[in-house]
Amino acid sequence: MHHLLFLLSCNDGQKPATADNSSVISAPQFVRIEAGDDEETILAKATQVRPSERQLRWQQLELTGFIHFGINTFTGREWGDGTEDPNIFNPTELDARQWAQSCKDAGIKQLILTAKHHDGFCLWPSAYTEHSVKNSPWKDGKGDVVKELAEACEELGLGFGVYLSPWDRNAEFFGDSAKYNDYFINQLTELLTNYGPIQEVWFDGANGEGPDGKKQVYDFDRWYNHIRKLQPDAVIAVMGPDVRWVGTETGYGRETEWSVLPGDALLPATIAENSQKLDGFAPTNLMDDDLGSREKINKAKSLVWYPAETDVSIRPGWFYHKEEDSLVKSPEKLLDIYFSSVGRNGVLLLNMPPDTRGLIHENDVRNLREWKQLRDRLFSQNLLKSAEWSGDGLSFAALADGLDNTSWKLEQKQKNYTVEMKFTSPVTTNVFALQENIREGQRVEKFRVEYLKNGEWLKLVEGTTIGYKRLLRFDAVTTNGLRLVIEESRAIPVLSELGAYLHP
Ligand code: FUL
Repeated sequence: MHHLLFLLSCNDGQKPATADNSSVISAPQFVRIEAGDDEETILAKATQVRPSERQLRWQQLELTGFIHFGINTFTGREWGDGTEDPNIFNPTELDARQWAQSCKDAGIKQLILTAKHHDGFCLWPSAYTEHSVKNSPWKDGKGDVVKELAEACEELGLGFGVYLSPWDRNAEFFGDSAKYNDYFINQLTELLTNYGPIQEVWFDGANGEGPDGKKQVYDFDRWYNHIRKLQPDAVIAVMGPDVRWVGTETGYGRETEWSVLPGDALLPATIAENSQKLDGFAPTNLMDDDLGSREKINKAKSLVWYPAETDVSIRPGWFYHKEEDSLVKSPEKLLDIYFSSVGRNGVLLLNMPPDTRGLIHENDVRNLREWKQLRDRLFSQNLLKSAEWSGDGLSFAALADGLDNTSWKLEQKQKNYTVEMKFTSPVTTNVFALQENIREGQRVEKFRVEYLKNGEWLKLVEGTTIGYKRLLRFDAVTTNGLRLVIEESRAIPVLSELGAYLHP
């Protein structure tokens, strides 16, 4: 069995060391905890940790898409070994606009393409290797998949990102660390300068042996600084400082999901420990259910805004396999995943792998479309819009205006906080939605929702964290009143939205 190896040197377990620290992460994304800080101070500091501009934009996307396409599409494998002949790469009808349009129609806001997977085959004509589309028969070696998808995304108003595998099983100098790190910088430069704006750079943690068992030491610091310089708005995901892997490839995140974590979550050893191992392709599930509780942050040396991305494929594999055409996740399953990723303070990264024609298969397109129809039907009407509001604080109207940057105003710290919503004619609901205005950090630790029955408030549902978005399902009730009680919060809560819906 191989082991993962990471390099991201850190100053005594705190902020990732970089040539110029502030260019990778800085306040308010990061706060240091001093030796004498008591629990109250640490709690206050935790609510001062805020997303950077790039992280906020990314979180608001809610739905992003992965496009796994490459040499594996033509061998039927999940991981190629780098010896594949570029001649086998020959999509017959490649249409990146079809990928982008199908995803856009499903409400997906940004696409990440596997520009290079572990097999080292480049979907763009890189000047630094022969192992690329330029030596394939597709478009007589004149094609460029990265360019086609970047242009389609730009045209349709979608964000665009690249997956560039650090592990490269084709590069013969993989393992000759300095040389390979230069090669990697050159490839990053090509991708980050020739294709317009790049909003996400996605690195995974896999690192196998180079020829003769040589170990490659990745110069992540250098790569991060390079990305910040060339594409300052891009989030660097998973093996990176802006976006964290949720810890499973099932599409189901944690019920208690903190975006504020101890700084050591950024440490290479921690990420490595929670990363994919090389002894199998089975979807990994590393769902430690407590990453950011009071107990965890009290022991931390620093705190960082490090939100969760929940990646899952619409099919069993990441790449297209004909025999999986009947195994595309159903619209109902995708809706369940939506509730368990976006609805649990995560961003969903849903993979749709194009087939050997170079098209997203009809079955996938159909299920994506029906999934969108289900969501549209469910979320078309926020029943709270017709409510009469009362309770603690002011500006209740902000809570159902559909904007994530206007908030319910609470003036002072209280034991708990209550808002009541009364209806002149009864409403029937089975879904409740909550959002915090994360520009003010993440605060709520525990809440419950009640409903009015024969003049009495009864518990409907309860939850812990909210974060950017929390969605809760329950058996339908018909009622003249709903009430939210925030039972525990790290500071005065700042909620931006509430919603009650009926899932038919
Ligand atoms: C992993 C890779 O090994 C898989 O093949 C896939 O690309 C997944 C999204 O990331 O690390």
